[in-house]
Amino acid sequence: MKTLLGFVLVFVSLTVVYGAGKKAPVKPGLRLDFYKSTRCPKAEQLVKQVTEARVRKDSTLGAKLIRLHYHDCFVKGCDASILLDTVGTNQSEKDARPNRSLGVLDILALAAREAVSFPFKRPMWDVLTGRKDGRVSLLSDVTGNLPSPFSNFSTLQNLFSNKKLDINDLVALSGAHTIGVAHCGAFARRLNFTGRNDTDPSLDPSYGEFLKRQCPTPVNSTTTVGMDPNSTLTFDSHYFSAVNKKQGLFQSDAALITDPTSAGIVTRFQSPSAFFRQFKLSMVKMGAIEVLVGDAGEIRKNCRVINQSIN
Ligand code: HEM
Ligand SMILES: *[C@@H]1O[C@H](CO)[C@@H](O)[C@H](O)[C@H]1NC(C)=O
Ligand SMILES: *[C@@H]1O[C@H](CO)[C@@H](O)[C@H](O)[C@H]1NC(C)=O
Ligand SMILES: *[C@@H]1O[C@H](CO)[C@@H](O)[C@H](O)[C@H]1NC(C)=O
Ligand SMILES: *[C@@H]1O[C@H](CO)[C@@H](O)[C@H](O)[C@H]1NC(C)=O
Ligand SMILES: *[C@@H]1O[C@H](CO)[C@@H](O)[C@H](O)[C@H]1NC(C)=O
Ligand SMILES: *[C@@H]1O[C@H](CO)[C@@H](O)[C@H](O)[C@H]1NC(C)=O
Ligand SMILES: *[C@@H]1O[C@H](CO)[C@@H](O)[C@H](O)[C@H]1NC(C)=O
Ligand SMILES: CC(=O)N[C@H]1CO[C@H](CO)[C@@H](O)[C@@H]1O
Repeated sequence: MKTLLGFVLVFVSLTVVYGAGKKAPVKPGLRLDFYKSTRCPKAEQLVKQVTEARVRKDSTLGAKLIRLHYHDCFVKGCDASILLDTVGTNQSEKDARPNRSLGVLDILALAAREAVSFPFKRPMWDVLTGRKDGRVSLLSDVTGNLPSPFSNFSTLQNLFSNKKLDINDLVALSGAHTIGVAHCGAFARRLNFTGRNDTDPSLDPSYGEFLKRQCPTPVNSTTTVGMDPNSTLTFDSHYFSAVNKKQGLFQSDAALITDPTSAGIVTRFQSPSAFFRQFKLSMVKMGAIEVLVGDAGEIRKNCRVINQSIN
């Protein structure tokens, strides 16, 4: 953590945007290799080196970083506001309930791509850079922006559409649940659905039994379960096969097959190439949510606090 924090301070601006070259709509001010013409031309190389060294030691880092980036983008745009500490009575984004399990602080959003890409030995998507850092981070902004694991399809669709993300984006980005883990509390209610020890009917019964063994009551708040049980560390399209077999872990995963259009996309994304093609595009769109460019925002000196004086 210390080493990475050191690099954070060197890079100064923590704000990155994912891009896939010419195909993707990109806001003015964001571009590939933004740092090449700055005083820190090796910024991206350095992030890559540090991240790879860390992923070698901790293969779960990719999941944590990409989730951190998603949370940052959905709350007041991708501006690294999620890294800000609470100031006085203003509780910041990272103190919000959905963030309590993020587990990683002081980390560059850029590192998400490097961490996820590491096993593939090539970048899984382009990274456009040049965003500025936000000056506001409020816990109250989290509610109403981030979907919950209990969300139904229309809630998911609405919250994504508020960020100008469509059903293709919703389904593709949910595919990030092909890696990582979840705490029992995020799905335990599906295992005792109406208080009669009954499994949520939208959950495969044998998978439900498996989950009950992993998460006995009373729920242990530290126990986690792999979200894509057969390939928790591999960024692949298994998630979509799982969802189609009613083995999506959250109600929000299961919700993706309750809408006919979305269900069709889930089936299509069982093909890795179809999934990856859309995922790259959707990461660009997500990474461009309400970004600050040009004179907006600032270049944060310390990633945890806003600059002291600004006019
Ligand atoms: C569609 C709405 C979404 C909901 C309701 C949702 C909800 C959740 C929840 C409840 C967890 C488990 C947290 C825990 O218990 O520790 C989780 C984990 C995760 N989410 Fe999502 N998520 C959504 C979309 C996304 C998106 C768009 C991404 C990234 C592009 C993402 C990436 C991840 C990853 C990688 C993890 C595992 C984190 C780890 O292993 O530490 N999620 N999500
Ligand atoms: C709390 O947030 C409000 C609104 O952004 C801001 O005006 C105020 O200065 C902040 N207070 C502190 C102590 O940061
Ligand atoms: C989805 O959930 C929202 C919020 O809980 C609720 O208002 C809405 O009626 C639900 N929609 C459907 C179709 O169940
Ligand atoms: C299921 O919920 C009911 C009602 O809240 C509770 O009495 C029961 O103990 C729960 N069962 C398990 C296995 O947790
Ligand atoms: C549910 O399971 C719990 C624990 O196994 C048991 O104590 C309880 O009596 C069961 N309740 C019902 C309604 O079957
Ligand atoms: C929860 O699980 C952890 C790790 O398996 C264990 O160390 C801890 O004692 C458990 N806590 C409770 C309350 O059972
Ligand atoms: C995962 O593996 C188990 C046992 O090998 C199998 O029953 C299950 O269907 C698999 N799930 C997926 C989503 O492939
Ligand atoms: C924030 O502080 C850093 C470091 O002193 C400085 O380089 C940057 O220009 C400042 N940004 C603004 C908008 O004041
Ligand atoms: C990753 C992260 O920011 N976690 C924070 C979430 O909120 C709790 C308090 O509510 C903090 O202690 C964590 O550091």
